[in-house]
Amino acid sequence: NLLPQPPVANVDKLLIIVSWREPDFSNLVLDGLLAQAEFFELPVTIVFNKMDLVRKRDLPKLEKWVSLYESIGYPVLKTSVETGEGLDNLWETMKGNLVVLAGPSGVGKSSILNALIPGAELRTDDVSEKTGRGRHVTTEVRLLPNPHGGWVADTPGFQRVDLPRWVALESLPILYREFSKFKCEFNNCSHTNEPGCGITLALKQGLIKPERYQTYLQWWEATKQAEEEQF
Ligand SMILES: Nc1nc2c(ncn2[C@@H]2O[C@H](COP(=O)(O)OP(=O)(O)OP(=O)(O)O)[C@@H](O)[C@H]2O)c(=O)[nH]1
Ligand SMILES: [Zn+2]
Repeated sequence: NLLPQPPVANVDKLLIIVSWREPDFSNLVLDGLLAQAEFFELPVTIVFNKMDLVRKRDLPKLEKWVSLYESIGYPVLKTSVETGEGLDNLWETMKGNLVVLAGPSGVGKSSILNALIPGAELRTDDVSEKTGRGRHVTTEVRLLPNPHGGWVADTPGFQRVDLPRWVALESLPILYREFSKFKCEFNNCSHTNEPGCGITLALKQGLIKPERYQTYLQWWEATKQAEEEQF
């Protein structure tokens, strides 16, 4: 596997960091980032950071999302850099691997790195001063030694969903991992409106989550549009 921009090879694990608030959780974005991770064939752990900002009345909603992602095979951790909640589990997950963090701007990727490796931020600041460029346009990734063993990239693997510009429309379905269990009548089924579609049947039977199918349709549309713009 090779993550582009900045390039980093031999990644063992991708942590997709999200938050419930600041920035608000978007399952559309998370599903796009997950599909992107599948595109690079990277094992993923989802991390809900900023747990200290979750209101008590929102906890059941958050837990529903956690169960949903666990049910399709993605491990989920809940952390707070502010209170230290869940950080031991996070370090355990990162241990002994080459780990890359990904996720939207502001979810706490740098904060997690700094909590793991005190002084990490200082060093990234040094780099941008020397080159006169922002951290996010740095072209080289540096690997920071994880004090618990292993390495962690000092730069996010990705912050946005760019997948629609990379992936061929017919390859999108395999990036929704739970879809692979079902068979369709047509080989190149888009799972949008074909007869004999195993995915829409599974959806009706409650075997595929409507929340996931909905974002699939949205990313399918976005990918279709990106393809049309190219030609
Ligand atoms: N309350 C709370 N704030 C946090 C937590 N983690 C990070 N923050 C704050 O959230 C803000 C953004 O954190 P960053 O670590 O810069 O986020 P990032 O994901 O690296 O953002 P980009 O560099 O833009 O991709 C900072 O003000 C952090 O102090 C947390 O667990 N709880
Ligand atoms: Zn189908």
